Amino acid sequence: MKYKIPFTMLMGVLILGGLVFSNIQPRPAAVSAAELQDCESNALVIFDQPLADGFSALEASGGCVVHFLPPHALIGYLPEELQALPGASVYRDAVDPAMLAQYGAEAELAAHAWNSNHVQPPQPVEISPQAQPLAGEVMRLDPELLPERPAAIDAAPGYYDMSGFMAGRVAVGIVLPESNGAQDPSTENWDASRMNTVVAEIQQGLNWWAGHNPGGNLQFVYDIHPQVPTRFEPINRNLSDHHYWISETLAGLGFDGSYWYQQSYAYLNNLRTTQQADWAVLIFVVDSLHDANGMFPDNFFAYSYHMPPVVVMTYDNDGWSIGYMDSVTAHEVAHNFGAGDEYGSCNCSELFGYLAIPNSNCHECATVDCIMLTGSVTSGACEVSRHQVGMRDTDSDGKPDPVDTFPAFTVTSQPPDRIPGSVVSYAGSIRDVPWDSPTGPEFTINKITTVQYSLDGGAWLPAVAGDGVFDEVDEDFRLSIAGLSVGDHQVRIRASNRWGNSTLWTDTFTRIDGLSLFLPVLVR
Ligand SMILES: [Ca+2]
Ligand SMILES: [Ca+2]
Ligand SMILES: [Ca+2]
Ligand SMILES: [Ca+2]
Ligand SMILES: [Zn+2]
Repeated sequence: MKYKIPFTMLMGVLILGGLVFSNIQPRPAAVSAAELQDCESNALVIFDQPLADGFSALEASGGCVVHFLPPHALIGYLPEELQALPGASVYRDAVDPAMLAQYGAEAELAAHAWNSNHVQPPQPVEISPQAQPLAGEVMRLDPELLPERPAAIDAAPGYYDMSGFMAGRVAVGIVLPESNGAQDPSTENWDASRMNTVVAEIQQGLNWWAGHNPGGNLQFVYDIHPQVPTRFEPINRNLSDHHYWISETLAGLGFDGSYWYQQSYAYLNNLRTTQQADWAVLIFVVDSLHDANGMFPDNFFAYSYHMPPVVVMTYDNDGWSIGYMDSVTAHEVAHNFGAGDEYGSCNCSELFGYLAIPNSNCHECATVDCIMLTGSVTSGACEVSRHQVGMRDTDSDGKPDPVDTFPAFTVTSQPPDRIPGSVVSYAGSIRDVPWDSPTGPEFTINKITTVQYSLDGGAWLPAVAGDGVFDEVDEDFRLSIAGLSVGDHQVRIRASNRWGNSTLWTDTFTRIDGLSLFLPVLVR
């Protein structure tokens, strides 16, 4: 069983919070992650064999996965009484990463993250008073460079739709560039211990968001690239130069190209497909250990794009320090998924995110503390920011709006109302209908998972998928029913999606006696 808080209780907390705190200063923290926890990690699980789909590996045992570091390592929830799984080692306490070396670098990184985030969660670190706000750091490509979004061919997110809303499975690329001195003098050199810390901090920031999305089943799968060589020393380069080292490192990973953002899309799409994820984001962390202020020369230190969803952070993040990289990650990734800043030059009516939510917690009209208002996870995630990243549940059924969608039928072949034979066939397509986005574009990640039919109220039987498997948001189906008796019949077809919403389509017809076909003629 997952830890689930009934959503009615959750709404109670939100409503009560509003009533009690609305007129009190200072601003209250938003609902804490603990109150919203959906899949609270209590185990590191290392599988002996590489996993093709790590996420289902724990579900059969009543667990759930938040972090998957392919191919062996999972961090998630497993019922307390389970001390072992077939073909896997289950760790509930601290584990020596070196013991997992045979399972590869990712397993060791998972152990580091497990130890530092779940076994001995770090104490909150003081933010230096010099820390600059994480505001004014959302970058946009020159509109002329913005790729033209092709007209949707299906209802799934397209090539340029990498970070629509925070639900489902997010692939996270982490690239740590390493200057090799070939052009710029190398002033920074990563070491294993600090790279481990970076990965653990990023996971901690993402874990925090996972805890804020009951019903969204937010999960993360990682693609980690330490010390990717570059001729440049990124910390000594301005934002206007970042294309040099981004392009070079992505080319080094096999994604060649002339433009860093097109290479980013190529990398992200490959990652999303490979990991069977719904979304993908790319995080660069630039070493700044020896840099005096942890900032680039132009004083940027953490910034992000929504399109493509790319985050750049320095190791120190100005006065935030490495100990607060979880907060910086949580803030910047929220920008990736469409949230706006609530400090700096924000505007209370500007619309953000898939659901086009007004930025009504902008500092001029703010009512509660919030990650997007302070940059710190200790402020919690306010309703405005949660809604901006898609975590709104209008009908309080536990399924966030963007995944509370339904399949729709297009039946292209069906029997006439009166049939002479004993066999009928149906065929058509089923498409999950995206949740309305007031600003668009619209897409859905709610894949069709089953299509079944029932004759005359009998057992539900599986229909056949056009391509063999019901696993996409658009699917063709067909079915045939034989051995029909003479008389009236009803056929019901039921399509269900990944979040368990179903649509029923019903047909009635009559099988007539072969002789009765000619009866009207005889009577006449
Ligand atoms: Ca170096
Ligand atoms: Ca600097
Ligand atoms: Ca809902
Ligand atoms: Ca399919
Ligand atoms: Zn920001």
